[in-house]
Amino acid sequence: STISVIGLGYIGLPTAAAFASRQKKVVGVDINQHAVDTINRGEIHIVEPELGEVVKAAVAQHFLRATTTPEAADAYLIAVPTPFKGDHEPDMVYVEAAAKSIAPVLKKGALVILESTSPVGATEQMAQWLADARPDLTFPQQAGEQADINIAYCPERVLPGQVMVELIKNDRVIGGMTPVCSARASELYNIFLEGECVVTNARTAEMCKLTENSFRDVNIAFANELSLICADQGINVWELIRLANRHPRVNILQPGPGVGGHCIAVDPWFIVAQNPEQSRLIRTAREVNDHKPHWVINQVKAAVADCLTTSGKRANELKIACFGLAFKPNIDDLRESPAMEITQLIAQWHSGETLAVEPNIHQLPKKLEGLCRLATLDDALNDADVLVMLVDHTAFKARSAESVQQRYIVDTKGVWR
Ligand code: SAJ
Repeated sequence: STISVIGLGYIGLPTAAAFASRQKKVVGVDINQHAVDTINRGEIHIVEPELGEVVKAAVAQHFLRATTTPEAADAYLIAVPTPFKGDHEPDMVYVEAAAKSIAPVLKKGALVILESTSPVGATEQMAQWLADARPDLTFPQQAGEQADINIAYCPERVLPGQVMVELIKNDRVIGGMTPVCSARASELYNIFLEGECVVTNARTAEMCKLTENSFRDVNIAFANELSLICADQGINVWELIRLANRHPRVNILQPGPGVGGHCIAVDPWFIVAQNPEQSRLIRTAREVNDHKPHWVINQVKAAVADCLTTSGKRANELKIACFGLAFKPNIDDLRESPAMEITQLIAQWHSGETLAVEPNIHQLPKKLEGLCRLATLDDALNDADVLVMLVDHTAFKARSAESVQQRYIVDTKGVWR
């Protein structure tokens, strides 16, 4: 039997590789020719620990192959992006294109699984696109258990940086359009899954994915709100959270420069878009987290003003160092990163030099070229007047607060303050 994975990005490629490593024939499909060529050479076009070796072996043993045109398969997994359009509305164009691209090659008995994070109702919508394209086949929305094609929603929930472990170990929510669809999807994932398949319907599974990331966003917003209140009250928020978390039923997350990445800052809006009246807390949490970078920048401006007064230097003689650009610790992923946003806005505002310290990269991203200088940790600690801690990379935490001489520190992660 053949498995076809549509979309060979951060989720699709690891999933394709996981099936192929269990000796299943996998055909990966992507519209990006560069990705397809890279994979067919046994290489990868994204950064994820352990993925490279698995893809290399799978391609060498002819279990994994990539192409730009969909082919007939027994099971399809769709793992394409679902970005925003307009005012935080989910954009289903890639799912629609993926569904329409497999429709012509779909054969009786096939299973189609949607993995992309999607608004509630997306699986039914996808089933309708398929049904419209293939009037010769029956689908679960008309034929129920007797349908020619089975359809399920099975969201991914892997943590970037730990994908190859979490893909296999995490439990998986299986939302079939019918019980038969769920049973077939469970059977498919059980090829590599060590976690459990937990069965529900498609709408609940769609909402479950959005709920998981909204839960985290709301909890981070709580921590970020506390950090603003504590700054105003002269209280160390990290000590406060450590103390409060000694209560057996309190477990507060960590404040930071804002919320980054491609999921937590996006998915809650899918809920808000569908139920704006009811999603007051979820929307407010998004706003609290999105506001945090601007609050940090104002803290930096205040620190710079103090430093100018006490040092007698002119603004253009003053050096600001920003520590960390990634969207979370110990990764090199700079996309959708509040640390990047803050560094860029500071560098644009500041008339003197801005140093960026990011031990996980060797070259500044385009956005910061000409605005900042990529500096080492030592250089920045020796040269800068004002320090801005943005990401709690292990390399930064290894420096004790005592070894840091500067008086003006804006520390969004509680590393040196
Ligand atoms: N963050 C904080 N404080 C914290 C924890 C995180 O400010 O206490 C920030 C991080 O610095 C980062 C952002 O939140 O900027 C998101 O990081 P993350 O590690 O919480 O999550 P992601 O975006 O890498 O992955 C999430 C995961 N979801 C949950 O933990 C509920 C992952 O399991 C999902 O599969 C992934 O989103 C996804 O693809 O949806």
